[in-house]
Amino acid sequence: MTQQNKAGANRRSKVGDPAQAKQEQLAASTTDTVAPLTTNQGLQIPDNHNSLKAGVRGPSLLEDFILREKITHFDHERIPERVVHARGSAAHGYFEVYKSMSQFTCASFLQDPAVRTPVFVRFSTVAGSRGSADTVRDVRGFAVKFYTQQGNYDLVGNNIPVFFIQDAMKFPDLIHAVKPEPHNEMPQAASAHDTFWDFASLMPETTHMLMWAMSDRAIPRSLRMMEGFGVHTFRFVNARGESHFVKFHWKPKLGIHSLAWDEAQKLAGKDADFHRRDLWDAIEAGNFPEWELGVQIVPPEKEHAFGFDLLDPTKLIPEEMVPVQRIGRMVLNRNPDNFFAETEQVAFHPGHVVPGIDFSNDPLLQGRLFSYTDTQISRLGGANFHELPINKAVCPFHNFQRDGMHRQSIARGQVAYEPNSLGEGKEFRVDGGSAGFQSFPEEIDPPKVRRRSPSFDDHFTQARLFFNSQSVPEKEHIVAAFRFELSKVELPAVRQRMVDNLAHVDEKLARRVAEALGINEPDAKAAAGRAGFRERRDAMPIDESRALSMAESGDGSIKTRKIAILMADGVDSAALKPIREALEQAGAQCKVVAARLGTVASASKRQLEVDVTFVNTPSVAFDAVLLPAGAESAKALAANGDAVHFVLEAFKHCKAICAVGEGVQLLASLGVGNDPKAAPAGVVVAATPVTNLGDASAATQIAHDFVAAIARHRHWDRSGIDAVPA
Ligand code: HDE
Repeated sequence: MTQQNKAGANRRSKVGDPAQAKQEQLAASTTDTVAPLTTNQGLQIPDNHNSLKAGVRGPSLLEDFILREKITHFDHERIPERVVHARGSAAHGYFEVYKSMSQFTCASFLQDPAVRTPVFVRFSTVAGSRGSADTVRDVRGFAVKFYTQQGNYDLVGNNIPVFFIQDAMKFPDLIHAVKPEPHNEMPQAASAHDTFWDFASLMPETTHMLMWAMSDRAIPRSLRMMEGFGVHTFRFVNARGESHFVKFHWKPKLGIHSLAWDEAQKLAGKDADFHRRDLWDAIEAGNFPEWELGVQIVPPEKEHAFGFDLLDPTKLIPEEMVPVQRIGRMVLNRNPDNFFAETEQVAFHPGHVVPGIDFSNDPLLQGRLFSYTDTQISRLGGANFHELPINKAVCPFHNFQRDGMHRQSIARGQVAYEPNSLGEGKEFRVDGGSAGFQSFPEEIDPPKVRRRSPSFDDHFTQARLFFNSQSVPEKEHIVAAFRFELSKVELPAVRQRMVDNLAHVDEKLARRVAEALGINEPDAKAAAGRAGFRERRDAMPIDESRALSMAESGDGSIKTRKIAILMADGVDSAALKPIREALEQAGAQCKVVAARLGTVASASKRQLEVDVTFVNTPSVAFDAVLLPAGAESAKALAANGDAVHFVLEAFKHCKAICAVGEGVQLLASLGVGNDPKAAPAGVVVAATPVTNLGDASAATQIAHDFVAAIARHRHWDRSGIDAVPA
């Protein structure tokens, strides 16, 4: 087998069973096939444990170039982290368009459904450092690099369709306010502190995005279960040079789902890599995450028809006003080979466009067009970062740019300028014609001004639209999030200013938030009159937009959902088997959770393998809990504080719970689901006598009900959770 084939075989078998792949890999690596360890100059290293010394107990010798090279390289392993979006996780995949979009754009990757365009996608949090936790409350970056035949196209978006500010001039202020405070570098990866809310409360244009950031959108269950948005209005340009405005969307196949806030906070400690691991594991297991690319297309004559400005990045176009057309799909099917070389060194840029896609005059987008190359030059050590393998275009590229730090390519010949008569000049011709990138020739002849357009003035109508569009539990979560964040603000005046602003969104929301904060009733008038408080109550023709809520989202499947089966010795394995099989058939991943690793002996003396323990993988790592039958097992679980906490916590976090036989008594002893006729939302109880559970139809019914409960993700409307001590 060639090296390449071997690598391919490993990757394929890895998808099936990672442990087996590892075995195969080890078996394949005999000393004959493994390359010798060398220095960077290719010199074989005789001993990788001992430095060169003057005698076995003597001092090390400066002459030891092998040690010097190893340590010098190590000393320089770190590069600066991204100034924002430092923590990220990425994957390779492909994009394919459903049908030609030539009516609107000449972008080559949007023409032919037979063409698969490779992509590399990096998801990120914004505020935290590289090593911060995944599940913090934050916006998520959603950056896609399409390696098209016309050059790389980067759609550098977020999981929230609007932004905090309207003009790039305020970006450094926003980021300085949200990052850890400069005097003591606290808090890490959190917006719940004085400087963020001080800034936010003084900048009413942040209000719409604050509503999203305080919603459950900012604590996704999985990177695979969040939407993506291009945020700004862009332009599509077709081969005839006609332009339409366009907004980009990514719609996840698995729906949009989130964590509970308490769960997110606990996960930050229990598994700081929760999202990274979830993405990695799904791809390794062959459960490839998928999104559809959606576009909202607006003809030029409708530019001013919406009551808000399409160039204002704090506004979205409700889907009821312009439907989202799904034009293609993206599948992520390969994990990176090397985190640093790919996820860390990838360099995105909203200015990397291809013919057929162009910019609008959104002043936030315009500022971004400068920032990204600039930041890469310092982060990636010079102007040649486009030559790094992960950033390199797949189509040929050549020009007269030369040299610079870390230049890889060797340009031949005498000539590095144009026009010239010394070189052949053939290769680097400049086509003035249609082949090159053509900017849309928008007519512009204005005076220079440093001013905001009055059409950007209304900061509350869409914030209100968002709030009105949420389900009752979603609204409750927003109230709780504002309370939490503002309760961490030490200065009461900042808390007050913020709730005064919120009164412009919704009186009741503001009052509910204020109640918990030891401040005065919100006073909308206190803020009125300040810049940015012009209201346009007539601005939106609709009051609610279903697409803004996460409720009822998803394809109804339970694929990749994680189910904890809690057990101890004496579990009824016969009754469990058909339920477990039904869950696995539906695509869920079941794990046996017990007090210790090893095996559990069932009531019929079968040994069942334990996957994880209550302590090493707590309830927050699961989507649902199954309490099987078996008197001894249920008794042992009831006597184990970790197991009891596991169940109560899952209940408090509104997860689906299924209890069977004696598992029902266990649940009832914890004060949950005492009345089988009125089980709390998402709790499936089957008190059926154990003997009957071998009966396929009873088991099928329980499994069916449990699957339906899991498919609803979380039962946010579950009552009585506040009293649960977990
Ligand atoms: Fe970024 N942003 N940004 N941003 N952004 C960066 O570029 C910037 C904005 C977004 O996974 C930086 O390479 C300015 C909006 C993502 O590598 C930097 C402004 C949106 C990523 C930068 C914005 C984004 C970045 C830092 C306001 C959603 C991570 C490192 C004018 C549409 C990409 C880097 C990755 C990264 C600047 C606003 C998305 C400093 C100046 C709006 C997803 O260049």
